[in-house]
Amino acid sequence: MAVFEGTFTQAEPLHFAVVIGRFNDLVTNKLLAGCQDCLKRHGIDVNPNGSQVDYVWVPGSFEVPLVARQLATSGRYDAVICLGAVIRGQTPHFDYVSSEVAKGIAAAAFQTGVPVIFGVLTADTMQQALERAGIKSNHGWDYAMNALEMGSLMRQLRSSGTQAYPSSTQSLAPSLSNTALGEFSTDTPPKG
Ligand code: INI
Repeated sequence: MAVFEGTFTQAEPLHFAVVIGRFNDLVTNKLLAGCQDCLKRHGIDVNPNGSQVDYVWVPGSFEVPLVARQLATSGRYDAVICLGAVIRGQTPHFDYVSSEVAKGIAAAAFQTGVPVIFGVLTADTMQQALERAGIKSNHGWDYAMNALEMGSLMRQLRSSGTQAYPSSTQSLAPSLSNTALGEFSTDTPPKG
């Protein structure tokens, strides 16, 4: 039998997509900076014109899961990092947005077999959110570490033959996969 663990010094170049919510961008821009700093210091070329990281901006956290799933389905990325900031206000909006984004991100990972990192801060106040986005620590750094570890781990699992999904969606092929989004199911992995 074997023990599998992701590393942070993957020899083969990993590819990432980062989805960022523009809502509360005072916070999400800081999360993004922490995330890029971490990836860069682990040898990833974070330049948007480079070949390793793509960035997608969406209006708010609610829109993050849809785009994350689309990106994960493409087969281009080892992991998708989702960044957002949901801050409690005087209305129930916070609860709707935070619960849907959490469920949606989990579903995107399960449905595609690609790690989708939950980097959406939920906080009671802007001050609390900023403290976690750079004033005290920067969770953007932690989310990037999670992506590096999971990207590396999934590559190891694939090369050891534990792959459950068709190679067309897992091969990190340079072109988009033809697999339709609706083809995935958590119950019945597609044939292939
Ligand atoms: N989006 C956030 O990312 N954070 C929030 O705190 C937030 N609040 O509280 O309203 C928020 N709302 C917008 C939402 O994500 C969608 O963009 C919008 O509802 C359109 O679908």
